[in-house]
Amino acid sequence: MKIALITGATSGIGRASALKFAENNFNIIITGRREEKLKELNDEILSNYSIKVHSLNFDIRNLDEVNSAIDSLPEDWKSIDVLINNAGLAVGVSQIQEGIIDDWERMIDTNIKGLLYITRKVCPLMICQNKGHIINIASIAGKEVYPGGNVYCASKHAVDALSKAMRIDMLKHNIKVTNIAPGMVETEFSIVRFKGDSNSADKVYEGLKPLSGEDIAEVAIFAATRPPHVCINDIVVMPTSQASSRDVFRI
Ligand code: NDP
Ligand code: 8X3
Repeated sequence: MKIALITGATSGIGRASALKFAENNFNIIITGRREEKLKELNDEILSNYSIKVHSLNFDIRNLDEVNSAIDSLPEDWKSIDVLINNAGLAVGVSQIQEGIIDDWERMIDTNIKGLLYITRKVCPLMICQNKGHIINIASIAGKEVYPGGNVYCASKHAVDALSKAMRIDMLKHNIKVTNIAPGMVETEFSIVRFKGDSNSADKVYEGLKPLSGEDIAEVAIFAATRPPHVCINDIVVMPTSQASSRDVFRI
């Protein structure tokens, strides 16, 4: 059975992806900081699917925690076939001149450095097998910019660039790299961005039907189940009511 490691599986796109990959007969490694959410997901998967689950509880911003978590995997869990780099967040919507440094650091440390730390650790395991697939959850914010998006957009532009660069570096190792760039997906994303203010978070999706985590999970499983000679390089997925970061049709 193939193994998929999904970062940020405690919520939203990562959680939906864990369920989708389990449904498609992958053994899965789920990661995140909230241990109780990992436990809930672990139990839900085991009661619905005949696959194995391994949970790793760590903060992706901490290099030592990332390295220890991957080192702690039993040998038969180390032959990872698919790495879904999903853990990430936006914090705040401040204009650049009013930006909160701690918000900037949380985004850069999670979305760029965290993604790099785990990729650096998992890539050599894939190289040993001369196969693998890295799926980076980027964003429409990695293709465009919008007011108040500054550092979040920069972090996702970095992910977009890293997807292209990784694809070149991984070429001779037979490792695919897929970049998935979603528009609005209703998850905990906006609650985190607005620091728990659920009224502001709800307004983001007012008058339109946003994507769900499941919609993105379906794209990820499609990319992961193409034949060995086919790589989906880059895919932008938007709600039908959203044409760009700033063009949204609301009823
Ligand atoms: P959620 O907030 O629902 O999920 C984010 C996940 O990331 C959680 O499981 C969280 O786990 C994990 N995470 C965050 N920080 C850390 C950390 N320091 N260490 C480990 N795990 C962490 O949001 P989404 O599902 O929407 O977001 C998933 C990805 O999709 C992100 O990269 C986001 O930028 C991207 N995206 C989201 C879009 C949207 O509109 N929702 C659109 C485009 C891209 P925990 O808190 O347990 O650590
Ligand atoms: C999340 C989508 O449009 O809020 O990456 O930046 S957006």
